Amino acid sequence: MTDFITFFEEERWTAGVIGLGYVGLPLLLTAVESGLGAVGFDVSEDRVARLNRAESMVDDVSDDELFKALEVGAEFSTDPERLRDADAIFICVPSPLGRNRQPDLSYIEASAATVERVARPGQIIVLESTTYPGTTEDYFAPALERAGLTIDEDVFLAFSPERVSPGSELGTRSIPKVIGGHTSYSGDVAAAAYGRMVPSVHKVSSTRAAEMTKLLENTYRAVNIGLINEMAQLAHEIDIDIWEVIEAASTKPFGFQAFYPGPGVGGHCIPLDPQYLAWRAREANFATRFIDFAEQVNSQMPQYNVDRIAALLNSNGRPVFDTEILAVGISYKPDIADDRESASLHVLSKLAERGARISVLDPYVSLERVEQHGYIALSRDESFANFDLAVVLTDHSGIDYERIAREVPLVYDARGVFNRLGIDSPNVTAL
Ligand code: SAJ
Repeated sequence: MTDFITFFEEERWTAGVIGLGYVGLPLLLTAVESGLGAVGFDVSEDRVARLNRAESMVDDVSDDELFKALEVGAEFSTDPERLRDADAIFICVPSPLGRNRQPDLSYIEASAATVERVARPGQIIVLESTTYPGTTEDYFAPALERAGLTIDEDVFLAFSPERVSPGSELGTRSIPKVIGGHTSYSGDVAAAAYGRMVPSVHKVSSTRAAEMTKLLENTYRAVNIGLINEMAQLAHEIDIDIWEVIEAASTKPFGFQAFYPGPGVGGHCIPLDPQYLAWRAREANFATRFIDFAEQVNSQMPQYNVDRIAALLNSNGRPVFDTEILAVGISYKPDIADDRESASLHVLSKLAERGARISVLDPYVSLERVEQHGYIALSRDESFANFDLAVVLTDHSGIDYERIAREVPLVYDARGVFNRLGIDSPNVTAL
């Protein structure tokens, strides 16, 4: 009987990754950096071609990292058969929401079909995509059985939530990994494999517990963001500066984690992940009131900010219509280029519908991308003098906020950046 745990702990095995996006590509490169072999599979011909030319499409992965990985033999392919060479297959495909915010498992289903086609004895199969508790056992255990493979004898099945934080300094190699096996032994073998790539592994009792762990992590964020968004609205009604209060509460060294109000909740994690849990709860006739209410609060924040901006203009004798607006930041969070599901874009589209003319300053998003959204693209050194209003929607670093406060007569700050930077200007009104 092969000692699989020793094999994955000590030998140079090959990691296979299905899905070469912002989760899969960093994981593949982590395997390379850990001295392991690596083969990446993606259905996108364009993505694979660019990877083989060492062109990264992921913010946190440089072309140079790709070039070095190719030099030591990493491979990228659209041929799923190449995954037969992998000793462990990590599945990092999207798990978006489909119509009426139901889970869209089409990518997970497709990857289960790929696994059924290419899995062979000796492999670990790990799902990393965020999904509802039960997905791994519902889709991958049957796929392996249909392939004639017996879990724990031929193959090992686990779930391990991805913990990639776009734009953060923390790389995959520095973040502990939670792992839940389809069986305890599968969990041990998967933990041995991950132990070669991450600083520590935390094993839970099942794939369902691991799937639920990820959903708890991000539901915690969504609910607390919803709480602070509601607190911000209350604070405004009773003439209190919420940013001052958050700063003060943050001096408590225990029992408080700061969250911040904003234009709404963007990205592909926080708005979506809790909905996977809510969907699974409904299947069990359980009402997830906190998730549902946080979603209500967070999803109305773009409109709340538009109302506050309109009130600010009106109190200075201006309508939204025909107003020249300088919008700072359209990506969904600071210091990254990703504008998917960005609340900033929801705010701007509502202002544009009311007749405002919008120019965007976002050093992280290409000028072409800004123009694709239908806005005028500004570069950093252009004059701000002819704008009636500036709105800070994403508080990127490297923006000259002092110049904005000096040159633009009205500034609406949805991110509390002027408070945080200690820029005190009568032109600035914060959310
Ligand atoms: N947001 C607020 N107020 C806050 C925090 C966030 O309005 O206090 C908004 C952000 O502007 C953004 C959205 O919520 O539009 C999501 O922000 P996020 O900081 O949660 O960033 P994400 O979506 O990139 O979340 C990812 C998650 N990582 C994984 O799921 C593996 C999350 O668990 C991480 O905590 C987060 O990165 C991170 O901390 O960077």
